[in-house]
Amino acid sequence: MRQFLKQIMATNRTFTMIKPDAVAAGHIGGILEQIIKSGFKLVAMKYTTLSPEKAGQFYEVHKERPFYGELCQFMSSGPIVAAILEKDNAIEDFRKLIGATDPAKAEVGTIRQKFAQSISANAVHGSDSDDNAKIEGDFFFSAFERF
Ligand code: IDP
Repeated sequence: MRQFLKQIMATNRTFTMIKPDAVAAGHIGGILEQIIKSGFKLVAMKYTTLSPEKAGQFYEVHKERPFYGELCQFMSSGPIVAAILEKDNAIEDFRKLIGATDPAKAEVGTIRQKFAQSISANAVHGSDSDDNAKIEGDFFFSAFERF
């Protein structure tokens, strides 16, 4: 039953981080407010810090990309907020809410357009698929924390 519930809920979940730039700039409250007002429910949340090694593991899919070193250094430069969110069509709706990777190209009103500084320090992460949302949520939260 528990396994069945998890499977049907998976498509309604995404994983996010408020990145070190946005935490340092005092935007946790503003970003969470926008997320919740957009209809996402918080399933799990923690305020924590990634070591460079942990950041490297999280972004392992990008390890061949030229910005990988910079990304790992940035993501371990200060505290972050990690959270699992729930909503119908969570992955797509959340990607729309955060906007393009480069805030200069993000639509007006999106979280990155409002709160991000640059293509690397871009305020928030949002999973790009159901499978990645599960993997990324599991990276930060135990089964007990994210049920
Ligand atoms: P996404 O976060 O919008 O899905 P990805 O292409 O998956 O974008 O890249 C992951 C993260 O890597 C971005 O959110 C950003 O922090 C960083 N990044 C992406 N492209 C660049 C770049 O060209 N220079 C520096 N950092 C980048």
